[in-house]
Amino acid sequence: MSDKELYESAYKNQWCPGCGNFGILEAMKDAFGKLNIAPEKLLIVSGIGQAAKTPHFMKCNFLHGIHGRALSLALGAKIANQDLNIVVNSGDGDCYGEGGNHFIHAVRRNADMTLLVHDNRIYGLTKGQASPTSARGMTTPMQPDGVIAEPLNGPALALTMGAGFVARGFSGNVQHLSSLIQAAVQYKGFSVIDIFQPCVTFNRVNTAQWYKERIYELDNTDSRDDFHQAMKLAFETGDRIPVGILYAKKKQEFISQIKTLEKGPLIDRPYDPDRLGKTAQEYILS
Ligand SMILES: Cc1ncc(C[n+]2csc(CCOP(=O)(O)OP(=O)(O)O)c2C)c(N)n1
Ligand SMILES: [Mg+2]
Repeated sequence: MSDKELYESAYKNQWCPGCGNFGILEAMKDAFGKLNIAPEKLLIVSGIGQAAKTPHFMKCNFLHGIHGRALSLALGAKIANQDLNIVVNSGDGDCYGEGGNHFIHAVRRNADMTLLVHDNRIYGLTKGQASPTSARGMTTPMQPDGVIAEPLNGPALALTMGAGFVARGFSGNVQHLSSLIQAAVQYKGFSVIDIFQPCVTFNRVNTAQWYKERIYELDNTDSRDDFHQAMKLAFETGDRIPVGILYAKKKQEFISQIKTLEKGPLIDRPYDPDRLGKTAQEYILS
């Protein structure tokens, strides 16, 4: 069995042929295989959307949660079992729209996990409304006169909130994306990769061809701890789009600063329902 086959799931996949999600799924399996992460040591958490279905197609622990709240669920899981490798799959709508508030605070906390944003610049699951990352002027059945707001820039927002690891990927460069995922998972802290991907059905502007004409790979052997350079790269989304690690810098991690977790993961502690009941009762009565 190859390393990648370890993660093969039995569920039938109904993404459209040509969907960028396939490249992201392939890159994830490749990266986890190369990092030698056993499926039982991996937890994938997602919200709602086509992107959020990704963990169904992986054999590992997963929690398909609620819209925009994947990061909160992931933080709870990490606090309960800090030994898990946690990867969050979220769409541009799920992460930056419904979950925008959670995204900001997750970055600020810097808990050790990896966020993969499947950025197709559209609400795919609900059939093609504009998302926070849709370009100004893009027409959709819900925005027939075009989007009248500026797009949200996920990597730039993450940088301003103090993120220690920010990358941009492309679903069409699977091996390159796998190397970014490997670096993100190995980073000790919150790592985010905004992954541009085509939506073949609902985004007829940012197609695979459109990206291929613009994407170029950064040389990731350079050190990438220059904040201003990273911001410049994050805003390069026009005629040329850099993919690679935009910024990587060591920062203080969240979970390792929680005193009660110094003794080890919560799940290893004995469960005492009587004590829990008494504590709950105190709160109910007070
Ligand atoms: C609270 C709430 N609001 C709205 C919806 C409807 N809804 C489901 S998925 C989705 C958008 C998903 O878009 P995105 O996260 O970009 O994922 P994609 O399908 O494009 O991969 C919306 C608006 C919902 N399920 N729950
Ligand atoms: Mg989307």
